[in-house]
Amino acid sequence: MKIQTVSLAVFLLASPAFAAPGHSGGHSGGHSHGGSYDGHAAALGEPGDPKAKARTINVVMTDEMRFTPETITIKRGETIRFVVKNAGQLRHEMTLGTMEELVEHAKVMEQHPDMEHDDPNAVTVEPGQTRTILWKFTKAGSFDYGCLIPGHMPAGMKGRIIVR
Ligand SMILES: [Cu+2]
Repeated sequence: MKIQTVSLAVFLLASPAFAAPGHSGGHSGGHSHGGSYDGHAAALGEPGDPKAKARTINVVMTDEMRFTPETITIKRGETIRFVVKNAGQLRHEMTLGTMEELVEHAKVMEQHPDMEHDDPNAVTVEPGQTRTILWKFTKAGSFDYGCLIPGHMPAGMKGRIIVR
């Protein structure tokens, strides 16, 4: 987990795309988690296959800085289609990760508040809009999600994923 965080930080500092909104592109970290996917949130699994059978979970985000639901339970191996609705007037986002990754990423967001995410483990959702994340949870454990827009996660905009 430490390695993942350090590698993300090094990537962000080294990448010329650092200042640009939407830091897409692979950071080939050089660390392996045993699978083929080695990108963001690899500790949780991998981006879902659009052709795989998926369970839909509806998530609502509000300006009260809350996600509904706040706890999500998943069976290991499941592919989940998160349908993420922004019911507020402010921009929100949902990023899946470990709390350590989310806190690290939130620090970067504070310096680049307009950063948008097109990573497979995150969506930025404009007010009134709905977007989806398709993710396959291949590892059991307790994980997190949060809105990394500055101030939102500290105000309570986060939730927990339990993979059994
Ligand atoms: Cu938010």
